[in-house]
Amino acid sequence: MKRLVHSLLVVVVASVVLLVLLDQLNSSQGYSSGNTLTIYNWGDYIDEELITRFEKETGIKVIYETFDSNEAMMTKIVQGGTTYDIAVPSEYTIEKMREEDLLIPLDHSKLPNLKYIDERFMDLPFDPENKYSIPYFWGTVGIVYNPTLLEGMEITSWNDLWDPALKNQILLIDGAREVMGMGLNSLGYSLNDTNKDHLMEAKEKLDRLTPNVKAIVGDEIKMLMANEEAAIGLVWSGDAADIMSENENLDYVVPEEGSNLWFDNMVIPKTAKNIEAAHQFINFMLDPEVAAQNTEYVSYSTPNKEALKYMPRDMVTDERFYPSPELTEKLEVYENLGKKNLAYYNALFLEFKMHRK
Ligand code: N2P
Repeated sequence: MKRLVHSLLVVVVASVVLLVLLDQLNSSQGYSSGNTLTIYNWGDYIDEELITRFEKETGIKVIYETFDSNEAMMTKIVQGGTTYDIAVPSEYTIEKMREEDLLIPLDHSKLPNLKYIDERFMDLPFDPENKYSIPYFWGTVGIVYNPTLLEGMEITSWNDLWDPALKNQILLIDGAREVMGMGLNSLGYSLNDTNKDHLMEAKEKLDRLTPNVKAIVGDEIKMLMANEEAAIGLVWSGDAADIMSENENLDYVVPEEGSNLWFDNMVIPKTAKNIEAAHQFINFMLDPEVAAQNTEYVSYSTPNKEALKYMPRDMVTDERFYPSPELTEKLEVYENLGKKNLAYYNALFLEFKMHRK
């Protein structure tokens, strides 16, 4: 009898271990099962406490994975083998995903909190009537800089970055559109330019920036700038806000030649297995108090009008991160340039990165 109990115990323990292992394997590969929701988001782009709260309120288990570029995210979704229920692409990628039939239309009747989104961020050209996507965060691309390391040098334009005095002082985010866009804007071209000569000219100009570039990095740019490892960073606005909350010496500017205005929206990709839970999560994130908490934590700009009321006044009145419609109108939104052109942008960016070595 004792032996039987012992064997039974062994079987039970082994099964539990197997189940735990299987569950871990599933979550690491992005597979959903049962009442789970698999979310694929940018790194450092949510207050994880809110995920726990959503799980507690709904009983839905969340599997959370991150990416660091639109291109990486889309490749993974196209490749298959994943079951992402939610992803958070930027506007030009949303258009591309629509074209390639990678998105599921949303059921607005399940998103009553959508009414809290500022009209200004609804019904934009990349997704008329928000059939496939719901605003999450928005912002600009610009320069975060540290005046205490710049000895009186003023930073107002992209072209300032080519000054030889900035040798080894610049950090760049690892984004093809962002870095190529800086090259193009600095030459007075549009950051949606597809003229091959202009693109080559921009790449060659970027090559000449190389002596000033200390590194091309991911989310660690925030830590490096806050620790004063470099004087200048090419960043997304929310990262600048986050850095500035860590180190008061720093400031942020959208360069005078122009820059990028971007929108990151939540979508339900065709890989989804739990469309119901995906709607529940989107609606949860649209709740004004939830959106306010998330915004304060992440530091990016919220499109949720009602959420602004729950946030510190100095945050929502800061024109560097909540620029007026007059200013944003002067900025350019990335267009979906088509497969061939995007491949060319990526190839040139890669060449620029190799040139540095
Ligand atoms: C957050 C990245 C934000 C991406 N780490 C801007 N599209």
